[in-house]
Amino acid sequence: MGFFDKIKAGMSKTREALSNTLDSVFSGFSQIDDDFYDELEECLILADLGVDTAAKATQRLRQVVKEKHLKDPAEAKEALKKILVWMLEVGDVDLKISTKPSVILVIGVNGVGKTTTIGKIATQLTKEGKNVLLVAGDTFRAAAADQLQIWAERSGAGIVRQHEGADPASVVYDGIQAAKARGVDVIIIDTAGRLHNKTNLMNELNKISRIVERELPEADKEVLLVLDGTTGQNGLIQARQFQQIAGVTGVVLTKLDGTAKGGIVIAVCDALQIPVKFVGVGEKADDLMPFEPKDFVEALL
Ligand SMILES: Nc1nc2c(ncn2[C@@H]2O[C@H](COP(=O)(O)OP(=O)(O)O)[C@@H](O)[C@H]2O)c(=O)[nH]1
Ligand SMILES: [Mg+2]
Repeated sequence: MGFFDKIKAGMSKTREALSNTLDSVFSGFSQIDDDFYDELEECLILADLGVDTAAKATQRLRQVVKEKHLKDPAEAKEALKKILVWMLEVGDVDLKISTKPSVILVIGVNGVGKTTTIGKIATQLTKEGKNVLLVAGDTFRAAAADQLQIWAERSGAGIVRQHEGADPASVVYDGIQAAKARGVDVIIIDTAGRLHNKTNLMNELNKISRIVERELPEADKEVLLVLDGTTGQNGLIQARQFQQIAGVTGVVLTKLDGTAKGGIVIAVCDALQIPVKFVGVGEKADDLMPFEPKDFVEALL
């Protein structure tokens, strides 16, 4: 299955919800008037674009319709697609990992899918022939490192871990030394996400970043924020907090297979101006899709 079919299948719930309601707007109106725009905006909010982003998309559509003298709601649909693609294109969607080694730091609250996403990314990178090292920076629970170890074995990546309760920054330091010694291409760092203790988390992430910066000043670095797509607008609040704590370079939206509110992807890009780099559409190793704004919108509408 290519990206297009896979994202269609993975996001079938959002697709059904959106296409039913949107089709009723685009085919239910014979002309483009205020009622049409109101219905459309309502639809977009229901798909979890959020009030602000839905209003922005609708407003922009009004402009385009006016400028291009569109009369037919079907033409407006094509225009809306272009607007959504434009809203999704807020930065480079490819991972910037060309130095040897490069570092991917993965952050986000508990349960959003960080460790699983790391396993999936490791699988893709090892398939491309890259030498990948996972670093078990979530030392809060022993089970976290065990879970990461399983993904390391599955994907063929190496792993560096310490005992439960160890200082995450020290695990990261060990990981970087191991990576240098072993000629690793990409280091992926797992972290604990206890956002209820924000100061603590901030200190922890700062410390990790400082170690990485000190030991690998020239390396390409990605900071991927993982958000659970099923938590909807709540994810946006988390994202804003993490944005303040760490310089997020990309977002991974997980569990889009389990929600009809996949429009959150558009809200995240628009509200945060950070590119979504991957979307998770299942629990298996190959259920992570590199994000493609055009295909995404085509698959949805
Ligand atoms: N359906 C679905 N489940 C996912 C996805 N990503 C992660 N999960 C599940 O979410 C749960 C929490 O994931 P985990 O990686 O442990 O989250 P972490 O606490 O952020 O490391 C696990 O049961 C995963 O299998 C996804 O894209 N789709
Ligand atoms: Mg985890």
